[in-house]
Amino acid sequence: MTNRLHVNRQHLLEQLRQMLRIRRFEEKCAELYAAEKIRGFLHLYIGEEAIAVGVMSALSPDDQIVATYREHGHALARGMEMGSILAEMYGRSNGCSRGRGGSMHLFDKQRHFYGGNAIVGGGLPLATGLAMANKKMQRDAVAVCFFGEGAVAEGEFHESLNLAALWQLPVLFICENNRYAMGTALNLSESETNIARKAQSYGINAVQVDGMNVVDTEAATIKALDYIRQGNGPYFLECQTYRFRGHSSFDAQLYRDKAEIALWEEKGPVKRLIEWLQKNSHFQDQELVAMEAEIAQEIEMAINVAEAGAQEPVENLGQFVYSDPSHSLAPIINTQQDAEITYREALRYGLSDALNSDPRIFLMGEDVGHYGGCYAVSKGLIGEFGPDRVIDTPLCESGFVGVGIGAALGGMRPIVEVMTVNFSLLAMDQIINSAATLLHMSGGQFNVPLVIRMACGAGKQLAAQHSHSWENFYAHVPGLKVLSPATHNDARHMLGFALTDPDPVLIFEHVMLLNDSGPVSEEPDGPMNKALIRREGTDISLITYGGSLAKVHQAAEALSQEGISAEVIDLRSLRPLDSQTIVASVSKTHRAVIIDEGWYTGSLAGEISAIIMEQAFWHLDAPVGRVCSQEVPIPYPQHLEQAAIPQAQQIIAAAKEALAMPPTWDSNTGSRNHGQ
Ligand SMILES: Cc1ncc(C[n+]2csc(CCOP(=O)(O)OP(=O)(O)O)c2C)c(N)n1
Ligand SMILES: [Mg+2]
Repeated sequence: MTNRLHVNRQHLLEQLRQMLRIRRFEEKCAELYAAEKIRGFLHLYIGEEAIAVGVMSALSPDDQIVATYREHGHALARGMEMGSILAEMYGRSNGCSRGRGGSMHLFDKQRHFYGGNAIVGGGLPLATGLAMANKKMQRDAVAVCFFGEGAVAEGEFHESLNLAALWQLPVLFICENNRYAMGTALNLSESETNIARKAQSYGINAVQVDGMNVVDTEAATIKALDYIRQGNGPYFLECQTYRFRGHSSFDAQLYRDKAEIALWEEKGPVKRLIEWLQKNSHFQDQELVAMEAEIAQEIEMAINVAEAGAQEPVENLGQFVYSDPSHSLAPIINTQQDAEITYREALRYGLSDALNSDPRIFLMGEDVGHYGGCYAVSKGLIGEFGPDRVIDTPLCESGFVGVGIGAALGGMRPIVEVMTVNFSLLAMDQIINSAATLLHMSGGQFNVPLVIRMACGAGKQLAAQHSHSWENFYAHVPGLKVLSPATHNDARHMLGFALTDPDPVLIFEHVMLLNDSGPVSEEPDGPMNKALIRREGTDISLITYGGSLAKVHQAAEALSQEGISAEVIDLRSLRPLDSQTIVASVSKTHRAVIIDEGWYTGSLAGEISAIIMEQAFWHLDAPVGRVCSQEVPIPYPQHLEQAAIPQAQQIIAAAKEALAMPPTWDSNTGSRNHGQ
């Protein structure tokens, strides 16, 4: 059934009231900002109200909204409480994001309001992913994404439009073209200033709309939603508008003159609708006065709510970084039996168990389907599970990782494969700015149950853009968890663990392990957030993870031939780090060497060394040693590549160096003599 816009007096008065609420609220926000009640950036929407109001009034309660940092208007028009919005801008506990986000990060789960995104263009893949979840779960909901025309220059814009059109996803893109991105006019940033035309080039139905006219905007939205709900795929509205205030509270507006602003104010959406109502609908002054009074009262009450809001106790600082463990997801049905298989097969069996366990789980990435995976890990899975569950993506790391995040937000359980860690840098924005932050910014409302797998490591002569070990980049980030399976059994079971986690988990699979055969068993080796002692010893702790474990075992074996008993720790989880196991081992052996295929500078080895220094300093009999990769991009020739990364000989030498340090224990008294 096609919906129609019913333009009656009552509806228009309601549209006016909604626009005035936004206008007056933001005017007050500007005052409150000057009074330092609101801090940080404040981006006002004044002048653009017709878009939020026109679009929101056409949506159903189940539709999802992804907005930008200029989103007070969207939040208000979506029905979020003015008090909870203002309290958020005050940074109070009763704010809509528990005070964690502020003006740029308003969230409301109940109203399917997915933020408040301050990365220009960053919301487009999220909305596309929400739409993917809607389609997969056969929901009627449409994901609606607001963004400025500045976002059009970002890669995420193009990646998202392409994916949405390619997969015919129910997403409505709303470009709020206010002609400026901060101080840069559209014609200074785009070779083609007709943005709708850009969308059309992706095969998307796209139109330009007078975004200063609330009726036009609503009518265009209704038409777009009908089109999308009929299963025709995405739709794009370019709403022409203008912001009357500066970009943010810090904008001196040197890039435009007052006459231009005055010209646009003349055709402002509020003014225009009032004039139309006065001319055509007997709109009386006293009706406006009453409306204004009612809004003033609502604002007054919102201020009271914000002022009365409690400051979040500092003890709660660490909240909403990770979900409560009680929110763990349903486990994967494990069909593994004891066997001897390759690491690659172990990974594949992990994937097929996952896909068999839950229809919400799907695998997505470049060449995971027809090609069978760049490293042949997912070979055959597309035949078994079909192209809807094993999804080949175009080359757009930021786009498909962001879509994975959006799909996870929408209730799916995606496994996203990034071919190698080097390419993950193109998706780092989505991983770090979205996946890792959404739970926190939303005050605990939106968790991201996403697993990202990627290949890492050197040894295949793939040179400086395919061979690195950057687990440490991701292990640096609160909100993420990072796993590194070094054994076959971990390769087999880690994915299942990761999929029970309600938060984003990254799994690093070292390419040199793929062809090796080894034992897997029905049971995992232990909980995934715990390090394991893979070899017991008493003289020194060798601490490592991933692709270096085999070399460390080799070194430990050689050392044992010389009567040195080395304990080998496999970290397995790089975030969180199991400092307890590390410290307990070092407290026993009094010496440690960390082996890490990352570069020395800023490495995980440096982090672990600091943990030992902080927590086991008085147990140490020698400085902590490190064997890391040399500080060069990984070179191509085999002998140079091997010279660049940790080898057993270096591990043996570092262990011997640590053991050569004179013990500081006085063996007569059994106490430490501190060298006196
Ligand atoms: C990826 C990224 N680059 C730069 C910025 C800084 N920045 C914030 S808003 C903005 C302008 C965006 O303009 P537009 O998309 O047109 O939205 P508008 O502010 O006009 O609503 C810029 C450059 C950012 N937040 N994110
Ligand atoms: Mg703009």
